[in-house]
Amino acid sequence: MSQTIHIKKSHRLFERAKLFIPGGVNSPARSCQAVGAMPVFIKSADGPYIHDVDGESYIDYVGSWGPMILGHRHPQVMEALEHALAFGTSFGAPCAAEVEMAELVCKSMQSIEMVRMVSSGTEATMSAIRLARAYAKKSTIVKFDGCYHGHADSLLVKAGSGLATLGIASSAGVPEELAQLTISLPFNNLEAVKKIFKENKDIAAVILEPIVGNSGLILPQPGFLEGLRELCTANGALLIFDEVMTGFRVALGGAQQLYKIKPDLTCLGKIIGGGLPVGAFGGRKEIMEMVAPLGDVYQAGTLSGNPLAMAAGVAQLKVLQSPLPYKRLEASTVRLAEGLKSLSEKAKSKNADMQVAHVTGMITVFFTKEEVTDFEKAKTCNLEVFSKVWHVLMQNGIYWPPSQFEAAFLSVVHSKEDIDNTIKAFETAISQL
Ligand code: KE4
Repeated sequence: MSQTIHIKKSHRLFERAKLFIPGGVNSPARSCQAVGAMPVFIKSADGPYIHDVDGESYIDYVGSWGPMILGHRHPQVMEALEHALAFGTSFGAPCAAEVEMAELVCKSMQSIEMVRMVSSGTEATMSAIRLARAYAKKSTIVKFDGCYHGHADSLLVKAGSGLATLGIASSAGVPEELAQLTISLPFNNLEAVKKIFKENKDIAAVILEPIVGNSGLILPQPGFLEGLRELCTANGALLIFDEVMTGFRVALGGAQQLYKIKPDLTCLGKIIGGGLPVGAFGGRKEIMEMVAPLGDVYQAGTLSGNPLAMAAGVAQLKVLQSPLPYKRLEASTVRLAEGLKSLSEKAKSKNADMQVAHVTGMITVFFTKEEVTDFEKAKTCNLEVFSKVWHVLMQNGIYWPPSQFEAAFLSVVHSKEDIDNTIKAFETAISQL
């Protein structure tokens, strides 16, 4: 009898997608290439769960790469979106929701006095470095190895996230003349920053993820952020916090609230869009007033401040104004982290040493012997072990980021049971190594 092989709908969709979309995906981070898997196509999502086109359900730790802090289809976000939809989708003219968004961002992020909305994190960081170069009247940008700030040319140097996952240090197509204006240093290495400021008097800005998510999760060492603040102030360079991932996630006021550091510019995205395309950059008024049409730093966007995206984002940020979501998110993150740490002896017995890094709403399991404090250490991880674990997690209904160099994201609606099931799935994966 011919064996009917069940070709999954995902598989059929992926074969079609590959005919018309590079790699069959609209963003490399979704490709699952690094774990030697085919991406599953998602049909729907609700709360902490996603459901693929073949009827499989998963506890979701990608959360659209960060935006889904309240879980998928949160009632207040959906209601706001449905309400806005009744009035139209885009006007190309100012709308009230943009003002509400700007007020909420300035109220929540201590360093932002004025903010410009854009449609992606990439646009936010690209615009912020242009503004910094104009304000400081210098051209060189300092970033850190393994940090990812979107795909603007100047920032695709030694970047994390998808580049690290694909094993490419920097992107083709970035002219050498431009790449030379970007210096990338080891994260958490303040001496290296001090040295570069002594040698190079053309530094316009230092941009970083204050808590790195794009090498996997790396926390700043004590004194690192404070040191960067002092060095930038002393050398006439702007300190840019890329909080596209951490903004409104690790705290309402982002990493800058946790570490009590005031950057000159902040980049935002993800959560402020409630799942729709949004980014933003903002900071001190005297800097932001250089942005067109007020000043001569040009920056624009057809769909910037889009009414649907503003409605979803404002609804999400309003829910986050209460401390309760963050208390719940931290409790869930700690529960998961402690549960995973309890597996480290078993992992060690399988030659799969593991480190667990976590901060409110974000977590990474690094399969390496030492604590991961920079990208070089992240690269010592055993990617084969990661891949094996990832596959078993998927088989057990856990949708974990398909790369060692990505952070996993929790939502406020991941239940204790979801967390405990996740820990069990990791235990199964480790015991099968
Ligand atoms: P977008 O252009 O993808 O909206 O944002 C770029 C960006 C900027 N800054 C930080 C700190 C970011 O994490 C990102 C985007 N993050 C990745 C996930 N690591 C997005 C996923 C993807 O590229 O598909």
